[in-house]
Amino acid sequence: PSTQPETNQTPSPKPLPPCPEIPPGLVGRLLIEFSSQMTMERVQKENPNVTEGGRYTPPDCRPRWKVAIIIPFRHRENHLKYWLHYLHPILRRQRIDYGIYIINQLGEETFNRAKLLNVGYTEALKEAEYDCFIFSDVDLIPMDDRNLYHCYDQPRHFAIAMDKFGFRLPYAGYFGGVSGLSKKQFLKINGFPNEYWGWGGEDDDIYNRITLNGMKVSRPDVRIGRYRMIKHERDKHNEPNPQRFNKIQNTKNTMKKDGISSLTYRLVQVKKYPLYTNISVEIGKPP
Ligand code: UDH
Repeated sequence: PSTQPETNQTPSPKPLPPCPEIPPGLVGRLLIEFSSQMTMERVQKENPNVTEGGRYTPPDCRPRWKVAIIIPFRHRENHLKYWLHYLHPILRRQRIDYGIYIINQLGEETFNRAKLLNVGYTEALKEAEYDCFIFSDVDLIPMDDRNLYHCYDQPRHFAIAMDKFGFRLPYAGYFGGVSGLSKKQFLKINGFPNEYWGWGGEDDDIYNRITLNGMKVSRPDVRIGRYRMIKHERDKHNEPNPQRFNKIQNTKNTMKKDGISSLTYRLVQVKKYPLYTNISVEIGKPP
């Protein structure tokens, strides 16, 4: 008699092939407009296969990157609906494994975009083993789905041709709007500065960190890296920071001590919605 145990289990499913480098279902240039009314109910109906907290993984292939998309946020609910409406279908076509994290600054102290992005990096890693982080303003929508939201050999600047700048880079070292770093690249620059309160300069500081650490910025073709920005007035409590010009002269001296290594904040709430995870935090105020 056979000593082999009986095996009547179903055979394990065939491992999925790696996702193709160029996803096959892309459509290219997209029509982006913000005149129609948008509701969260509608966006939820459009995206039934996104799972709780705004997570998605392609069903038919093994993605190359696990991407956390981090959005700095306060009082921009209307913009968020458009962002989710446009981005979820794009990211799905791009065959990306991703999660959406809205980092909401509580209170009415001066806004601090870069510190919120550091918080997003830290909190996203508590949820999953992300190896790529894309930092996006809530009001920027890519106009072409060939602008692939994953990480690259060098830190990536995605929003290179925004409508408000005449579809051109405003200056050679511009790194604002939408950018992406692998975990390794992010740690190499000690994350982002925590000490830029109010509008401006933090993106230039990040650009300096990248070049001072021997990396260079990678960018898509100018015909593909086009963006529409949702028009809006200047926010309250995010006035231009007059110290920004001095601070960006000093990145070399400040980056080692100010960054992900020195980040402190108070986590108040993590709430999972169907299309995104909302992380509400207290991040303090300028000294
Ligand atoms: N942000 C918020 N709430 C705020 C401030 C900023 O959510 O109160 C976030 C949001 O993701 C935004 C990003 O931070 O897209 C950057 O905001 P910003 O105000 O620095 O940049 P933006 O280019 O506006 O959106 C610049 C001022 C435009 C004034 C135009 C007057 N016509």
